[in-house]
Amino acid sequence: MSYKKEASLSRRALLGGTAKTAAVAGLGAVAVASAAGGITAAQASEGSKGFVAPGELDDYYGFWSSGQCGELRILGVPSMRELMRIPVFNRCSATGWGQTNESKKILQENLLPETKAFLAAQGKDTYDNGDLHHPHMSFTEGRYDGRYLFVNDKANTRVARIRLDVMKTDKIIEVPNAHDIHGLRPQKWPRTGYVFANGEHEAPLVNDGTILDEPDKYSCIFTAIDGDTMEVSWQVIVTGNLDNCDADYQGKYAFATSYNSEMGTNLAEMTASDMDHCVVFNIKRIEEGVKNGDFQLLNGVPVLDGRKGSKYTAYVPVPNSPHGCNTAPDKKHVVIAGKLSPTVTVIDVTKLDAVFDGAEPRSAVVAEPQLGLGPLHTAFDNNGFAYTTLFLDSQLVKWDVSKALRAYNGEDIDPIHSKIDVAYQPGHNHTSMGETLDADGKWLVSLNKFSKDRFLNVGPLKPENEQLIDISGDEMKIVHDGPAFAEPHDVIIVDRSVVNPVSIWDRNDPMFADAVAQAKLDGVDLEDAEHVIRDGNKVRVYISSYAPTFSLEKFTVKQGDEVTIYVTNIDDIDDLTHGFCISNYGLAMEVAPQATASVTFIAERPGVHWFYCNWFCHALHMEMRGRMFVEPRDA
Ligand code: RUQ
Ligand code: CUA
Repeated sequence: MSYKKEASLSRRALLGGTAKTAAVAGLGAVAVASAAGGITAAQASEGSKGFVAPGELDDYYGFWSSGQCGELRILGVPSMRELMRIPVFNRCSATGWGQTNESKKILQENLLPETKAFLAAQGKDTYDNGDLHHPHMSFTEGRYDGRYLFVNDKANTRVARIRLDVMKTDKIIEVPNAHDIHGLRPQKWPRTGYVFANGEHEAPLVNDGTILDEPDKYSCIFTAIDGDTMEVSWQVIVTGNLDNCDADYQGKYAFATSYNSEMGTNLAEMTASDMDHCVVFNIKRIEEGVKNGDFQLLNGVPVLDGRKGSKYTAYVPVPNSPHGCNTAPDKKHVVIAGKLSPTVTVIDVTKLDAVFDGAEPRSAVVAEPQLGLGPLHTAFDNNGFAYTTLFLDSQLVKWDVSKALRAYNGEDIDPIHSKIDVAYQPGHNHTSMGETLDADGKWLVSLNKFSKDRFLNVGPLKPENEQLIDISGDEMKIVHDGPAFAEPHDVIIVDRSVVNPVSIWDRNDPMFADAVAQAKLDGVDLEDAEHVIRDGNKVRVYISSYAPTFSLEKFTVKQGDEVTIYVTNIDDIDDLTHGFCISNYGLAMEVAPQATASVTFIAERPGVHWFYCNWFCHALHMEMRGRMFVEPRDA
């Protein structure tokens, strides 16, 4: 009898008691209200706006970056419950990300040759860290289309793509020629299309050591990546550095803020001039330039010269050290936050054609309201209001874009609607669907860099604090505080109807296509596998898992063998994930329903080693284990 049939009998006999029953009605809510420093905040309590009862689903997926942790997190909004973590640039002990062959391929395959050589000298095959700031979804005609999320790695100049059908990273590329990708935004129109990525730090274009302390020879690079193939389409050299970016709703322009137009290398130099700029990229002209060969080819990428005076770019002067760059859902306005200036600068995208035809760049500026100290990022609702974080004031300011335009035209009118204290020092904020044409004006999340006294003291390193704000009424109301580990840098809040992940892997999924191909060569049916195949000193072990058993109770290899274990989870039940861990071999991975995962190691430690399922799957989960025998080399 095959393993599959045997296992199916045992499962029927044993699984009965683990069926899920949902009986959570009537559970009371924990309501806590507290006040600190004049801020009234509360855990969303029963009956209040942000309350989601146990067993109820959230209205929105919140996709959270994690800064230095290098992963992506999914929270439900408005409950702010953390739903999932998706490893990207980090290592994950739970899922085996960075350890399985499937994840290692993604982490390694698109590193530049010189990076691979550098890492090899450290005894590594990829980077261990990342700094993930900006998650953004793919667009089709100005709306989220639920295909992908794109994220940046500021630490090691990479851009990654996450598949939203399975919620896993499927591509990571290192961006050549640029340094330290910071701002990242997908093209909104007609679709993504391009993913725009800002190289933040200026450096010699060919950074091989021939130029060192000669900052006037450094440059910054703006990159357009093809979101479908994850290959770099083109790059543009700019004057000044690049911070954040966004794209328009016309498909004509992309924008990037530059906080160091001086190209200084220390704080005094970087903040010396009163005006920096927003760089506008003319996508059509750049594409023509690529077609006409007006570029240098560097690392296989066409690099165009877009420095001041170029036909590919326009430099719109904006006050000192701008940071955030946010396109409004009115399809017309881009808001550049001042950071060191108490103002934001509003650019009208319909005035940019004229600028590219020779009009003075500031002629595209249509408002510059003074909002408060330290404006960093702006979000939008569907009623013409903008919400800007004020880092130094620890506030959010709600302001009326059309009033700001009128004030700029000389009318005596205050565009500020109201302000609310947040705790403390907000960086990014984001409204529900606010970076799309479907902005709905319901929720705003403020990502605050400091939590200080808001939570129990956990030592010198404190969590950050993200606050959920109800913006559906006239006044903003904080309804939830959520402490978070480093560093929820940015977030998008996506209506749940846009995101439709599967519950079970497709056996034909490209994620484990290499394993499927190898099994075919070895004549193994992965779904009914109990094979140990020796190929010189390489051994391939094929195991199927079916709660609560592995198809192999034991297998034998020799000390020094290169062993690859392929585990296929043949359960096809929602939420029935198995794990595979070999104790004292430093190996563990997750295998979700209908997935195959594999891991390769040198069996250098002789003896009896238990392998076991490390993801709780069944009443007899503890019994889901077997033995690996490693014969000593001289036996
Ligand atoms: S930037 S706190 Cu990395 Cu998003 Cu503004
Ligand atoms: Cu299988 Cu736990």
